[in-house]
Amino acid sequence: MAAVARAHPNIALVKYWGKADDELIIPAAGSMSMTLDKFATTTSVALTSGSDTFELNGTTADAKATARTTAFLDLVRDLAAQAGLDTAQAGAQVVSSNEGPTAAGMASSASGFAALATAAATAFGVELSSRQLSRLARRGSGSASRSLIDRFAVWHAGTSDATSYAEPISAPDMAMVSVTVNATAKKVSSRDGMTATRDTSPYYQAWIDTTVTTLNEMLAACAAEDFTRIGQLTETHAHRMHAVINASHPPIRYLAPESWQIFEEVTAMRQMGLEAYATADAGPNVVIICRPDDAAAVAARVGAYGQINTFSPGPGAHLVDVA
Ligand code: 2P0
Repeated sequence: MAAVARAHPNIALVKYWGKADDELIIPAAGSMSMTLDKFATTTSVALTSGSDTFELNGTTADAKATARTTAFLDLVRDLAAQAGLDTAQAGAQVVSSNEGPTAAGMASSASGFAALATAAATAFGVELSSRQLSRLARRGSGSASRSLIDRFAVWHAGTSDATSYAEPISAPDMAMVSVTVNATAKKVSSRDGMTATRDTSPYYQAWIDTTVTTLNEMLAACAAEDFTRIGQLTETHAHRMHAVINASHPPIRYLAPESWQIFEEVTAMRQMGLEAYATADAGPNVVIICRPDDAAAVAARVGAYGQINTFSPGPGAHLVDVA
């Protein structure tokens, strides 16, 4: 059996940064995101009688990425065994390609594991609800739980495997304008940076406590369709995340001087009446949220800082072919 799935990255407005359980990937606080409509990952999974293989962007993946893929496929084989399926013994040939920059803060692990979970569940014949698929994707990479979801997602932190999953929420239509100031891989992975922050940053508990509060405020702002409030919460929360990360020992810096210049530029846009708010993940690239009609004006203001992409809310992970 074989299946092909497609998934898009997501950008969090309320960020996930810190785990309560490293093995099960249970976050210390919930988060909220928009799934993008570009930079998809397409992944095919074909069952074989041999061991697992993993090709990424046209070349055989390195040992670390292959081991992470096999560990994930082991979870799918466990589900197949629980369902009494003989695919529980199968190997898989996984072929994946990213349309966006890999490991440069555009969440390629989120689209990657969301596509892999969707394709692998089908190829192994495991029938899962959307909640179960979100839980499965979470085990590959936490933020992948959110890329299962159309448009806007909340990831409930939960306290166990069964209670930690993402689901859709409604939010006002908005655009994201990303500024890629550097498309090379970051020096400290999100996974390592998160652990270092939890273990060494004295502000970690305050970060988790305020994230819980911010998520509740964000959900209320989304329900009220209050774009201004959503933007204000997003920008403040992004600064808090980088502050708690910066306070790790040894210090970790994901933002570059150009990133700070873009934050300044976004403040200047607001002062002239162009309502935009900025956020940034574990890398130097900045993502600006605005109303859809303002996206072209926002993009024009930051074009000098790097490669610009404009996104709308996009689809959740979905199958594109089954054989
Ligand atoms: C987020 N990030 O909420 C935050 C903001 C990066 C900065 O989720 O260890 O790759 O695989 O669960 O999902 C990146 O973390 O980490 C991330 P793992 P993941 O989008």
